[in-house]
Amino acid sequence: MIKPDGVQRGHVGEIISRFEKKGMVMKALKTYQCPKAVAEEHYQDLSSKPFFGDLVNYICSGPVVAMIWEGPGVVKSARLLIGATNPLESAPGTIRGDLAVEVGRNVIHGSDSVESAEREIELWFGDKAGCVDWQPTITPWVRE
Ligand code: YYY
Ligand code: MG
Repeated sequence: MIKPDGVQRGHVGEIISRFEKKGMVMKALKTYQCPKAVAEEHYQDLSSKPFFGDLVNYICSGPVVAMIWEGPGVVKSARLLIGATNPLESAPGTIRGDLAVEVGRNVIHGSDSVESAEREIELWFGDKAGCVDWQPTITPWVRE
């Protein structure tokens, strides 16, 4: 999910491009003005953290771009493309390492496990309306 700062700064195209170039397949995408209740549920594990209120307000501060990406080991692979939570510790070449300087403005969210991904897809896409079951015609050139 591209966070409001990533959208406002015009990084949507670049971020999508990084996932595409890696060989992941986009199954769904939508712009979304996140309601507070959805942001609170999304980050429920962090509800006791001191930054929780600011985090929820930030996620709701403008439109986000929610996406479903598919590919081999996609959850772990996407987290590697995204980089460490604190952009000052994210490696150069990662999305956060290249595009961000503050943990509270780190441009993008990525699910941290397959379980979280399933929970978050349900939360953000509901019955998966808009999710297309497809594979690019070049798949044999990308995957064995
Ligand atoms: O999964 P990831 O986004 O890399 O980090 P989490 O530990 O799940 O935290 C979610 C979100 O919370 C993080 O992307 C920024 C924000 N946050 C913060 O504002 N300050 C912190 N000290 C830690 C996390
Ligand atoms: Mg997380």
